[in-house]
Amino acid sequence: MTEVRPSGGPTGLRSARDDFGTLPAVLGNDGPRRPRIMGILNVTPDSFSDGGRWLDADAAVRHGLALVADGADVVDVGGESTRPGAAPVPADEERRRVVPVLSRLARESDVVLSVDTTKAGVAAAALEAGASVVNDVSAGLLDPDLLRVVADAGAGYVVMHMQGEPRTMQVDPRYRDVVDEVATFLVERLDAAREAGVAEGRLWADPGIGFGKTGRHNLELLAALPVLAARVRVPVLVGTSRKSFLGALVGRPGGRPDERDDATLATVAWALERGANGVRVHDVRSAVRARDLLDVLRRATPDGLDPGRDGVAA
Ligand code: PMM
Repeated sequence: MTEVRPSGGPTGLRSARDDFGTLPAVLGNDGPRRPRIMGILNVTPDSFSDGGRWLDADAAVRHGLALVADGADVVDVGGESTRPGAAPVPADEERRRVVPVLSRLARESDVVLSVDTTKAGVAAAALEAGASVVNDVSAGLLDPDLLRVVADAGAGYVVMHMQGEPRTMQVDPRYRDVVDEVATFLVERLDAAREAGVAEGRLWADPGIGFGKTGRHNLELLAALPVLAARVRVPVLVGTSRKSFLGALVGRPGGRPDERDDATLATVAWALERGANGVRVHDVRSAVRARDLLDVLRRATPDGLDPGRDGVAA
């Protein structure tokens, strides 16, 4: 596997993390010691936070490259909004949005590219254009061909939990035990991906914060990240970025999504400290800083920095 050195980043903390060694260039579950920061690039007119901002391919590529400069390990390109209430987008339109952006980002940077899609045809075109990971909020349940496309390409695969579908998922979501149900679902869908031929070293799992969940469900899942990680036994990705439950929690319900970056950062630190292997965020620079600072804090002892101790949460 190709290896790249972690970039220095803007934090001044480079020396503290250099001895983490090399970083595999593909989002694989090779036991990464350094959690991955996945930057969000939505090429849609209607995503809840950045909808309409990067619909033009030039603007999208510029923003993708800015995420790379901020230290993103992965850039996740999506052409269909999954915000609550969103209507599905035809495959042709979704392909037309993501493929040119992915090909140009693949040409202009070395970053790992992922495509946020539930459709086999879009995934195939995106992998052809330079993506190496498929981020699937439907866990392979919306398109029966998707898992085969991922398996044939040897791509990485993120299996996410969602209750219902985006159009209706926030209408009274209910669980008997949200942590147990999400974990059971993820284990089943990871097995389905393995059966379809997706390589063990390419699988990730994501509890799907905000996808058919109340604020309380989201909090219970965040509190239970170590339990979830132990159940799924693949690296865990967490996406809280700018989601509306954060506005409610900090006393600003209904506020603008980009006013939730401070609350997002608190959840990023929380998730990373509880063993999340990756976070999916809009504000990459802050997440990179938080991750790097956590590395240093975990090595800190009353006698100074312990170079022999790694920064991985227990
Ligand atoms: N959230 C959104 C879209 N895709 N994918 C994963 N794996 N996890 C998430 O939490 C997730 C996702 C919705 O957020 P956006 O509209 O800002 O992309």
